[in-house]
Amino acid sequence: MAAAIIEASKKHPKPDQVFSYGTAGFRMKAFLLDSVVFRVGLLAALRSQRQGGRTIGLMITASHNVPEDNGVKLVDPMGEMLDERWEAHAATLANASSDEDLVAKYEGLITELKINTSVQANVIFAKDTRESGPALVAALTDALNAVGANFTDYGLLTTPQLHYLVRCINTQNLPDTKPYGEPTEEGYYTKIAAAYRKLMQGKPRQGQVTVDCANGVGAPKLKALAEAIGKDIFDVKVINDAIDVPSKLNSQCGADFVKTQQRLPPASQASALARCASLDGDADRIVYYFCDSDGSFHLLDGDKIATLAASFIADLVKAAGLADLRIGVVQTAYANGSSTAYITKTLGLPVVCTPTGVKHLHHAATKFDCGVYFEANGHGTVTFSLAAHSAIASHSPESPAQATALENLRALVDLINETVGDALSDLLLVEVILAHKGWGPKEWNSTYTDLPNRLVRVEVKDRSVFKATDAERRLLEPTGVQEKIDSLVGKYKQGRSFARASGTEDAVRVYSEAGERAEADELARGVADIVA
Ligand code: 16G
Ligand code: ZN
Repeated sequence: MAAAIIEASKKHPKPDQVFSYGTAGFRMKAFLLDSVVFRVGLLAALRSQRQGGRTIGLMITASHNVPEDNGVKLVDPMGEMLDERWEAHAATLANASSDEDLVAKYEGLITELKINTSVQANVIFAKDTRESGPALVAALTDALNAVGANFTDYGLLTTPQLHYLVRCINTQNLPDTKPYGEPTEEGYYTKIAAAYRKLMQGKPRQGQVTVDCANGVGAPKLKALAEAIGKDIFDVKVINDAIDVPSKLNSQCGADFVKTQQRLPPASQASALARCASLDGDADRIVYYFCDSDGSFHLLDGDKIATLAASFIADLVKAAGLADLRIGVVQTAYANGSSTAYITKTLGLPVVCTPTGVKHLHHAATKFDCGVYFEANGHGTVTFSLAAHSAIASHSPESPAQATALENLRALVDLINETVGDALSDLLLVEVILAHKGWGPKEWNSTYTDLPNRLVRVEVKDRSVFKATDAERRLLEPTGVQEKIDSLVGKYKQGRSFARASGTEDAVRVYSEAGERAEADELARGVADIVA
């Protein structure tokens, strides 16, 4: 084994660079990633062996980043993100200084983690549409072959589709767990399409939804999903679907563009009050928006999706006679203060705030029976506890109304990809809820009004000196900085602001909100000056 790894590793030399497994795996300029992907492949096999041969997923994507970037991340057996304790092991292998050192570190992990290497490792993987994808896949298969892992290449997939497949594979043939679904791309469409058709039965047509796919992998996959559902009940217009022009990926389009620029992607020609949505490059984020009759742009971001989903699910659960299920919403410090107030005061549901990064939100959501989580940037889903799954599956309705609600709730569970935020599944979730409520985007938007807010990126010499606490809402270090922020915030009506080190870029981000637009801007500038 050692000789095989050394031989294969020679083809994938490590550049002079320090690598770290960030918020969403390794992500950087693609030309730096060859050795990293090779080594993450070794770790994926070890992870599978440590898990008794359960299948581990590996996704090659850099999400909403520029086309020149790429990245790699691992998916754990139930479709969740890699166990945080293993992120350090990924960095250990990625930073091994030579082929020999790599083998030494690899063997070190086997000893430290008590891994039985006679267990057959199983790994599945997929990639997004980036030009650098195929060469990175070659590095990966070199690693998997070197250690004798079984693997399946699923080709092009969205990130959430890969998460779905991992969970499907690992829940097949389990004595006391229902399989999550058919472990094929086709099975993904079939499951979601059937749930959507069920939920839309008898509902009035809502008109066309225009979806900007960021010129990424979401485009062909959304078309396949639409095909599976059928035009009669899903009228979607796909724009920005040029996946054969790699330079167009995420350029002037996509969820990140719309959220940060707060305007339409230029290719959009949607008419007033028409529903529009944008996905990101690997289709795990979605934001909605529309233009009013006066041409003004309105963003319906992750907070608006979370509140819509939470209110619908809370009503449905009650109507189904399952009021005992605990429903909660998980947000980050970036959630608009108005959304948090709406959830707690109007919907009467608990809100938990976690640090940025899907893994934190997801983990907190699983503490509820039905946990709705969304980052303001549009990444999110709903998780259901084992107790919720079994209550929903086994409850006997006491009236025809309860029976209908229960059937809808069962279909909703199938519609949602609870492994991770999934833009395609979230799109259908929003479409279903709007149809059930009889709402257009304007009615949805009017549920509450966002406080004016501002996000500023501040270049600093060393972002690692910024140590946050309280779900990143307060700074512990550098000393004295938080006191200055507090005293500034105190001067603004409905003022709130925080500064945190980015987990993905060399910068500090400052967020502010206040009662008035000008005040939110001024507060952001003031806090930026304090941290700069
Ligand atoms: C990553 C995270 C995203 C988070 C963003 C924050 C995942 C899959 N992705 O893209 O959830 O919002 O980082 O970036 O966890 P920042 O730390 O640079 O603000
Ligand atoms: Zn993404």
